[in-house]
Amino acid sequence: MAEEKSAPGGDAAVAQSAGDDNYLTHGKGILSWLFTLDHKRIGVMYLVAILSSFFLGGVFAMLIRAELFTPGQTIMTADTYNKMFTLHGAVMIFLFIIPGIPATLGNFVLPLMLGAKDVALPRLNLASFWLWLIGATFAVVSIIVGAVDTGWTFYTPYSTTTGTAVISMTLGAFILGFSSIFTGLNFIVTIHKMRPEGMTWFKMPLFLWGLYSTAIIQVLATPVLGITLLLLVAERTLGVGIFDPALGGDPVLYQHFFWFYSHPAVYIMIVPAMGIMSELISVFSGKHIFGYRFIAYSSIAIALLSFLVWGHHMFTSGQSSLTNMIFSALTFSVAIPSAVKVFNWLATMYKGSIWLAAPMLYALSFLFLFAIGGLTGLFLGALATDIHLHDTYFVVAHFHYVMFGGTVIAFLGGIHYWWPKLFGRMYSERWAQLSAFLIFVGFNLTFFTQFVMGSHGMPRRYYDYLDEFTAYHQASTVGSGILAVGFLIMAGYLLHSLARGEKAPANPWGGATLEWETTSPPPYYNFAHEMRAGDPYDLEALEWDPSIKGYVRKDPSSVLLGEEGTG
Ligand code: HEM
Ligand SMILES: [Cu+2]
Repeated sequence: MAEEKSAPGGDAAVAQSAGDDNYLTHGKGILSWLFTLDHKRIGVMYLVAILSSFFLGGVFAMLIRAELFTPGQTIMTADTYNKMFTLHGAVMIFLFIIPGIPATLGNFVLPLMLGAKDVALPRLNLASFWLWLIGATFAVVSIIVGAVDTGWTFYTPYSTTTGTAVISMTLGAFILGFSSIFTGLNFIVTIHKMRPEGMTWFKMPLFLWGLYSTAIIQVLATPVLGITLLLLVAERTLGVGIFDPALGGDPVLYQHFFWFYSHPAVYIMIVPAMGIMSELISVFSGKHIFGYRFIAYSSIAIALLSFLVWGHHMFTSGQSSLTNMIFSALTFSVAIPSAVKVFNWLATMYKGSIWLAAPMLYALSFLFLFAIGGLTGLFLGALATDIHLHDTYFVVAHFHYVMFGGTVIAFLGGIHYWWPKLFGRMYSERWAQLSAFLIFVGFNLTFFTQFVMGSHGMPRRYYDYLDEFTAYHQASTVGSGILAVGFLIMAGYLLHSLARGEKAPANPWGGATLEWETTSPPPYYNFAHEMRAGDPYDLEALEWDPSIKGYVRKDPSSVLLGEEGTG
């Protein structure tokens, strides 16, 4: 092991003396990135790739909103509109939000939180990234050769008969599925095998519980999507009758298969976001997390329950009323572990000294928006109201509150929290607050109006509408413009920070998890010393050091293996 018996502050000195060698400077040229086995570089490459996908999906969203600014044709034909919402949905789901948090922040932070050098299977990690690139290429090729107009759900029999590029798009989703499975597998192995001394299961940071629960879903559910999409391709190319009634198949079977994956997939999106929330709420309230075990168990509970509720997408597809009632009841049960988390976060904040820095602004936004998203889900899970709301804008508003108001907002919180660790630079707090504010306001204007139109009967996936909906649609489109400005400002100050930002200390926020014990950015080998873990939420163990504008451990030896800690 390293000769230097360095305390965390000492790590910084070591890195400085080694000519500022960190993971970003260790190895030059594009190939040293594309073929790296370093989890941190893979995380950064994923971040670039996934944020680019978010941008592409966002462009489609803006085009959808522009078309809906007036009734009738505004900027595109009805057929083009069908392609726009399909591409928006498919890009946002398969390229952006499913890999999202685990592939970017998960890859970067997981080994650091374990005090480890890397994930357990670095080559598989790189393979996941390459599979993502290949899957994304298939998706982009399908966009270029004529797009897809089925909706991101690829429902049969339309998807086996339409003339658009369904095969290349579904093959893209199939390949992306393997990328997701491999990431999940890697995280499961890493968490089982590489926890440091002192980190029992219930001393593990809650972000890791989130990633672990997510990984279980990724590994168990994704193969079902893969097989389903292959069956779809088989029916389309070979005419085997599986889903198309004209060939003796059953289209409702497709819906069962699809939602058996895609409902759990919703939790692939939200559970890691909840993990980020637990870190942010504790650190920025300056308090130990409340109800640690309940939060940890509820992640696992959500992961398991998520497999039992898929039928709530099919209440109007002709299921028996007994089946509907069972799925409705099971759907309500998922509310319990979700609410357990929310109450524990609130209890953590209670009487805390709340620091309203950018990451915490996102955490508070999440609480508000996710609550609306979750509670409106209950109206959709109740049989009587779902008949009325099914396939209206109420559904569109609901899932945007969950996926955007929940996952994306927590993702942004996580990016702002770990940004100094990722790149060793601070961003402008003032601009960050402005952008968080614009995103919050723009988001609500865009999507709250959709609850209202939906409950008044505005159907989803229509490019035209009755005059009575004009005001709502126009407010929604204006909201999406505010959102776009918020994101452009964010891109501006984050890029600016890379070039000109103040140098970040090792621990700018006072987090007690191990990633804050190494320098920002971390050296190639992560830690100069073998680490030992304590309570990840013992914030009392740290104190502010004005000379470095960051936090330091009162007793640095308490996290170093082989040194007698006193703390
Ligand atoms: C995280 C970001 C987002 C995700 C994951 C997401 C996801 C989706 C999905 C899955 C659909 C359904 C597509 C379909 O019905 O086949 C959809 C539709 C839609 N999204 Fe988003 N979206 C996101 C952001 C946005 C933003 C920023 C806007 C507006 C600026 C937006 C506006 C819309 C609209 C207008 C529809 C069409 C609804 C319809 O006609 O059925 N989305 N989105
Ligand atoms: Cu569902």
